[in-house]
Amino acid sequence: PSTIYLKDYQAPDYWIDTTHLTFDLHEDHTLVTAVLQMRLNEDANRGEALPALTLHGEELDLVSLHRDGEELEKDQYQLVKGSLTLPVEQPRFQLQIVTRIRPQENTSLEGLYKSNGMFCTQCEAEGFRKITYYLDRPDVMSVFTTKVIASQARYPVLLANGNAIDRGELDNDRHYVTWEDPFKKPSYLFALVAGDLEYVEDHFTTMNGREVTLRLFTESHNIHKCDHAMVSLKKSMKWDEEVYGREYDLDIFMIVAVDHFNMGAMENKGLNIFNSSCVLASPETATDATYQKIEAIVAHEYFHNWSGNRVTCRDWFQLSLKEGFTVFRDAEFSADMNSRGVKRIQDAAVLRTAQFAEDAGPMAHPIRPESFIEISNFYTLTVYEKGCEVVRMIHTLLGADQFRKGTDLYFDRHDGEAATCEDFVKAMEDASGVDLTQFRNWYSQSGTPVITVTDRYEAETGDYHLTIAQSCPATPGQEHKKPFHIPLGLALLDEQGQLLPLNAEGGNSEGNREQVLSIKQSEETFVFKGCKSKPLPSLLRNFSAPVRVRYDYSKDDLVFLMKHDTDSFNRWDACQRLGVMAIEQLVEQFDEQAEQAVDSQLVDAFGALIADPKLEHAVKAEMLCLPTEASLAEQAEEIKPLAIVAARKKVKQAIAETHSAALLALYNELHNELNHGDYRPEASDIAKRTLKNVCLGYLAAVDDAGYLQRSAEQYNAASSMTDRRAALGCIVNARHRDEHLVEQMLTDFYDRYKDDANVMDDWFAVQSSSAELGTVEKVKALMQHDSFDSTSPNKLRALIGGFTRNMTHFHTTGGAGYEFLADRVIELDKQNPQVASRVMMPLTRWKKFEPVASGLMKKALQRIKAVHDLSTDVYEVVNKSL
Ligand code: HT7
Ligand code: ZN
Repeated sequence: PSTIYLKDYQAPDYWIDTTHLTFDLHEDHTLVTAVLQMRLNEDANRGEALPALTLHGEELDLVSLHRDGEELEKDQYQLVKGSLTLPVEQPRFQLQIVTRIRPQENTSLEGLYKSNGMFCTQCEAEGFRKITYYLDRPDVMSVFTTKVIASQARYPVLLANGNAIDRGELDNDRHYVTWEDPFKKPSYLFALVAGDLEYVEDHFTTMNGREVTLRLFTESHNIHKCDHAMVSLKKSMKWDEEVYGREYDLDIFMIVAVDHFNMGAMENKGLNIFNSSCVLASPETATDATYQKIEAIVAHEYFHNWSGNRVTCRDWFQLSLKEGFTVFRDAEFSADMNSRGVKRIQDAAVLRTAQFAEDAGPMAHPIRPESFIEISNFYTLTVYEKGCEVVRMIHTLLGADQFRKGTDLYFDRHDGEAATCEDFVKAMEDASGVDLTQFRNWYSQSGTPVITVTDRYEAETGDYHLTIAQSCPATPGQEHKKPFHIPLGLALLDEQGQLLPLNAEGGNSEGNREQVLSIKQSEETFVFKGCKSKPLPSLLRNFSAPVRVRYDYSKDDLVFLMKHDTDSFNRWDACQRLGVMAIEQLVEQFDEQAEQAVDSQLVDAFGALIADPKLEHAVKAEMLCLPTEASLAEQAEEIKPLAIVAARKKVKQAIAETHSAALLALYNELHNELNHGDYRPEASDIAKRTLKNVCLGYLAAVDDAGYLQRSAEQYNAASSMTDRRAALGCIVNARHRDEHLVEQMLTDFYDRYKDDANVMDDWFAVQSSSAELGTVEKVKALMQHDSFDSTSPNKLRALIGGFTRNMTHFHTTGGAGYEFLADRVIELDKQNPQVASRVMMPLTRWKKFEPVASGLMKKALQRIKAVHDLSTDVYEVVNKSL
């Protein structure tokens, strides 16, 4: 496999002005006729001779090829693996290409494939080339017309992008619908669906008074689960008008739910295709977290209509242009719809746990990568989540008004074009006048910057000196880094916990009490005047940049910040830091036999937290959650899985036992408050349920069967999946498990939901991720279960992904967990390379583990590497990580 470099980008030799597609769908094959109106790209070709045309194409049978009405014989073109090359005689010409494909055999879920009997497509990033020969690259934008022909009985619903312009019946029970999309688009936004589907319909009137029809299609048994997504869609459409001035542009917007899908959802123009797990919800089958996920993903895909579709990416190195920006847009939308503080905490937690790990691992890359072998491997947390943080920093540095001027300029300048990250930054600079020269390092440099803060207080002058140094560890291919331009949110707390006015040296005397410092040097010192005593700094407020902050906080400082800081993120962060300190202390002294004392300061601080009557429920729930095993692993110098699991468990237990009465009281209070009404996925109710279930989780850690009984009661009486699922988790993972109760509950859960594919995913995950249940033998047995579907990425992610997150059994079974994963990767690579490459990611972190685990992980990777004919997906990951 070859490496593709950003520096080698060249504009295409030809454009495709119009694309007419006809799909003749049959059970054993599909015939695709593509009629392409081609035009020479004169900017790229001013010479005499017309360059040959090379089209992408994979796994296609070429049936016929015509150029300007004349059939080309086999010796007139070249067909090699992955491409078709033909000579060109005129600067404008028409091609007619007929290919035969086999969607029913397509297990990669790229291109045209079948899910539960329906046809659907996934073309991003390079799936369109599995449909027909084409210039399958995002800078080639064309106007598409699509005619879909199929059996009327089997596929009554025929969909493609745009507006339906024709439909009719044909002989032999066949019918057709023709769709026209007036907007130019790259092939990756093409979509087609054919199936026996039902739909719910609604309408939206745009800011300019246009009526848009909204339809959500599902298989009939799921039709009652569409309401939440529809409400979310309408909220998103309104929000994008109000916050960005962006209006929807077609007469119809459609969403289709499919069970077999490699990712969450896809923003195809006018025809979004969703993984059913990211769109379908009912109170009985979806948790609060799923409701919130659906709201965010529906918004994300809808927002792509402007940030991605109207303005697309020039090449795949620019992926973060659409993804980072759109994640920022959806995060702000979710913050407006729910608790802003909690959304920020949750996003920061994901970034710090999983993206920081990616940045510290063998696949580290800048948000705009410089090279890749397989683009599917670059749909990463770095491109998406760190990309979002980079856009957020621009927002912070410019302020909301200038940022909006910047996005207006960006959309105006590049509407209908394929743009670059540089175009985005330039629009921001031009609109605001803010110089982002140094800021651009965020696009080109990988790795997580470290900010080291030291301070000094001069009692005589009242001056407080804050010195901020930045550095960034080396990452593959990038030994030395230039300093970043970092917005650092700051406040100073006095001894009473009040925020001090920030009277910076040389600044005005009545400073603000919160400030964003613009850090640009390797080291710089800020002096704040008029401090009566040494202040306590509140650093990186609102997680203002994707960096690690090192400051020598004492435990007292952290307890103080937990109580007094006005910034939700920092209050939570203080809790996390205290938790990490307490757990790491136990990890260091880890000894399975010895009794170890848990830090009493932490236990007391958590007691105060539980009792705090003023704290927002949702923030309290987040603060009460100890650092996850994954985040502890990310922060460890060397990962010792067993010690982490044991230490964290011990700390949780100590908090639970010391405060069981308060936890039970809080649990009962919230439980009673919630018991009055029907389930509502509203932020205030979600906050109460979350906090209540955090309390239940602690109670399950107490050595008292009575509390386990409380979980069982909640499980049996639950009127929502949130409560039932939380209780099931408590029972399965309780400290002193009641084997009989566990079996009874898992069987009950299965019996209730066995017909619901999405809930069954969770049934598999709860078992494979359980420290108590999820042994490698159990996981192997579950793979043979009737409800397991090895062709479903959701099932694979639930069972195998759940197991690889299971620190106890994945890492501590003498390598059996790693060998099991290697076997699955080798097997899956033949079937679905994208999923294979994703599930193997945990192995790539082998260098960070303690020696025995590390060696065994490496061995498993070497076995994968030795396999012949690996896909480009797995090949790239395995080779970069060894
Ligand atoms: N833009 C979409 C990306 C996507 C995708 C990429 C590779 C393989 C399968 C895929 N399905 C969807 C999703 C999004 O970010 O909105
Ligand atoms: Zn996206």
